[in-house]
Amino acid sequence: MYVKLTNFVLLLFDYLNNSYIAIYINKHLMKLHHFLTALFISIFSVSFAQENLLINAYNRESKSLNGSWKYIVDPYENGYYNYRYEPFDKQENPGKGAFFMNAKPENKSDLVEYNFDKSDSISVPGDWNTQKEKLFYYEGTVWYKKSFDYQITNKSNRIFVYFEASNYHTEVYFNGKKLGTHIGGFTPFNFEITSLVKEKGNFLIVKVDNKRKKEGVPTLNTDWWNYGGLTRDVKLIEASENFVQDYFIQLDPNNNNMIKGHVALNGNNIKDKTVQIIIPELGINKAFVTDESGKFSFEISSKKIQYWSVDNPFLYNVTIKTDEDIIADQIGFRSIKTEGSKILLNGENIFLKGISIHEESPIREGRAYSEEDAEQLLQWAKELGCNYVRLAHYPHNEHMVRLADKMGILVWEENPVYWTISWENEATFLNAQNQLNEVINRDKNRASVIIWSMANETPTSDARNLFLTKLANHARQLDPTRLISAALEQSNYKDNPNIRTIDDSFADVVDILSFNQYLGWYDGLVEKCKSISWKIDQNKPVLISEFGAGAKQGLHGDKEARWTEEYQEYLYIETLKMIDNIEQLQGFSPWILVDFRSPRRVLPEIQDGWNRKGLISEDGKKKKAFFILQDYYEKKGSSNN
Ligand code: GCB
Repeated sequence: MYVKLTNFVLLLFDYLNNSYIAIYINKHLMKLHHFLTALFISIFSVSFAQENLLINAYNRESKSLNGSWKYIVDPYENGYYNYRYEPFDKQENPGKGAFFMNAKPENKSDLVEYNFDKSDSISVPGDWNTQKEKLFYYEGTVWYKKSFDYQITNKSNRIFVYFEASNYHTEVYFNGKKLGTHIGGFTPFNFEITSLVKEKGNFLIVKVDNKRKKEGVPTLNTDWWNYGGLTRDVKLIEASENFVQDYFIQLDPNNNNMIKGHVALNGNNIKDKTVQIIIPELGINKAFVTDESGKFSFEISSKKIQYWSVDNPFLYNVTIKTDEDIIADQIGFRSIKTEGSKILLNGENIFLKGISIHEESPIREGRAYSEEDAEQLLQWAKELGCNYVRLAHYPHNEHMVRLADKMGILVWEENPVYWTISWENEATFLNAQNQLNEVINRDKNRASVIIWSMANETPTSDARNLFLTKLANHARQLDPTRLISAALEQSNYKDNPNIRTIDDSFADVVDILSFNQYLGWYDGLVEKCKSISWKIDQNKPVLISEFGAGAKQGLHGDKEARWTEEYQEYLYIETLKMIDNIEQLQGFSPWILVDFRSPRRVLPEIQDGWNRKGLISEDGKKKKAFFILQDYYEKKGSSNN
């Protein structure tokens, strides 16, 4: 409705543009437009409004809430709605039926029809699907409860509960009070609990609902397992009364002798505060003063910067210090740019030898969440010869980017805007934008992260182009230091099926032109690769974000037999030859490092619920194609000159 109204206003504006009276009316219409925009944003952002994310929760002092939690499976959301289907948390007196009250019968006649303490336990972090057989296919609500005592270190300190991720729709309650809602399954969020926390007997109750929704991000249809629950770490963070809420510290993209960024404090006494930025290895110790809103921007020049790179992933210790708070981070400084069809890391052309990765544990079953999971996945990528990984199709846990920073692996991070999103739905856009905000906020200080990807294989239309362009503009505004991309699709060039091209107007918006292609798997047999040529008109670096074929590890046969390791191997051989002829090619990330679970993949004895396009099986065995790619990467130098 709003879109129609503003369109009307803007049309009128256009029409009136030439007249004198128009200038007067225009001014007022523009005001009306700004007012309506502000009103609209404020109404719709309510459902996504988050408390500001605590930067660098990874390194802060914290008390872990990981471990055993009590849980109740609640498919009818009986603990959330009363029998008139009104949410308990909207009632003045929610009563004992509301699960977040954690009620217990007060006498022998009292009626309470649930009991967390007598219910089963589950581990956090961890998806529920692979922990409890009865929940393997479950999509719905599960309630979690953790009780704890808490001794505050300093009376004036503030306490936050921080969730690294919870899939998908989360309602959080603490000691019987609602803290808030979070939507999106792969990014962190936090709530302040200072005024509610007690020394003894606190209870944190979390309702997690992983039902897929058409208007969700992602939407109903994907090709991965919809793992539900508190899938990543949960912790309590104690901060000083006025603390460092946020900082962005990166190399100035226009001057590689300059470190640039901004800092924001949070608290009631944050204006005119002195904040030091200290980088001992560069001899930097500079003081800045905050403005009215507790913020400042800064530039610090240094001619001695050792640049972070794939061969030398050097991280500086950076400390941000106020008279109340001190926070340390390990930050690498590097530049990433494009020039014509080249990608330049610290001014030098680099070829991205990549692989795509889903966030599944190579050690246990289910969602990956631990440092050991990240180590195994990235170590395999290294063994393959990669200098780059595509973390598909949603933000992965923070261990991945922290480790990539240390190992010198470049990273593509992706927003879960996948396939057929509800492009016309404003709430869907705000949801996608919010998830993008959260991943950029979390990872904006990581040198390894060079690409923000907006979407994967989305069908072109005006509404989709507008949606993605708005997201790209938003990402650029938040972070001007990284490159924007999206995994697009290819098509025939002028109806000629032997020539392939990228015909997508979003290609004009991105910095890097990426696309998925499945010649030899969904598109003909492997032989077909020999007859295809590529005509890419955009003068941009090209990345092939996916290609691949399914193979069941240990299944052998001739190279034309589907599902054999030989078929997959042959596809890699022919695809590598074919794409080597693409002039602007600057790298690729084949699909995929490890076989992963997908409910779409039902073929008995071959798939059994797994997408088999991995170069490694789910139990860690390498397939033949692994070695083809390894050999290719070994022979390929670091650039494509
Ligand atoms: C794709 C998708 C990816 C799928 C893959 C496949 O194009 O981007 O999510 O898993 O193909 O295996 O079909």
